[in-house]
Amino acid sequence: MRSAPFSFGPDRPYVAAMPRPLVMGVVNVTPDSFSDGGRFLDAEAALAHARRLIAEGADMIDVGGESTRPGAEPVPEAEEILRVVPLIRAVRQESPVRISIDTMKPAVARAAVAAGADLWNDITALGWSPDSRAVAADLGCEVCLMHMQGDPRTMQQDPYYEDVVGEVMVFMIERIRAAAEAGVSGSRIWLDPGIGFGKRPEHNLALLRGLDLLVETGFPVLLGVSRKRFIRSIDETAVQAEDRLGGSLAGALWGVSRGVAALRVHDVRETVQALKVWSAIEEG
Ligand code: HH2
Repeated sequence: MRSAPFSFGPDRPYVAAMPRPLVMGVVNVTPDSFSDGGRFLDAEAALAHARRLIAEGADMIDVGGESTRPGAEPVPEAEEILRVVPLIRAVRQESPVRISIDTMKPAVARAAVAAGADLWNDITALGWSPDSRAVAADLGCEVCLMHMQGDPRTMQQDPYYEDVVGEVMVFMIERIRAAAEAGVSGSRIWLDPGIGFGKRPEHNLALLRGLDLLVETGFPVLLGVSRKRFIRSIDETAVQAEDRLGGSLAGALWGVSRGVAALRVHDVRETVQALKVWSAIEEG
């Protein structure tokens, strides 16, 4: 496994201590997520799913109450809080697992952190609300800044880049600077290229090929390729999200080979197994 050049420092002992990249398991508490179709809307079912992912070896769980599927309708703030907070509270009561809240809304992030979340995973890189950066600084939690072109409703309509890797890098540097200016500590920041967010298949592949640049910034990189649509553009038989495990693992291992610090995945057991086999070969 390629060791990344980042130094996490005393603030991130749980990352530094890991022999392998962290595995973040996805728990959607939404009725319309593309990959699990709302099966976990029910709070008990969501908790059961989180427990399963933890038992399978997830280091973090990523709780989301609003789908980011292309074309998805926005969820009101109060509704989103009602979806995610009981789950976060329940998981926090029974497990030391790291909890991430996948939201664009500062009020949801605030409620989630109060309930026990450790990381604000923001697909808008703290850009959705003028309050986002100040709230992130105030919460003092970790923050993942993800790249997206456009917004979830329209992002796949006509994504265009002259140089996708260069443009994502420029965006990241601008967002890191903006977060830092608002008082977010650099030791709290994660980066994510946002695979599938306002990108054509060739953009996703170019970003995966160019992951080194993001890793070389020194910030830990989170990568989400799991069950994404670009896999279908390579294997047209992978129509359903559940049909994309092979492609998801290939993308995850590619990311690991480039030095990513964490993988956002739906199939925790299979990903952990792939990482263990990789490590065993390397150590032997
Ligand atoms: N992908 C999705 C949602 N959130 N966050 C980060 N940081 N990186 C990602 O790649 C990412 C993300 C989309 O996946 P999924 O959760 O399966 O879909 P939905 O948003 O419809 O629940």
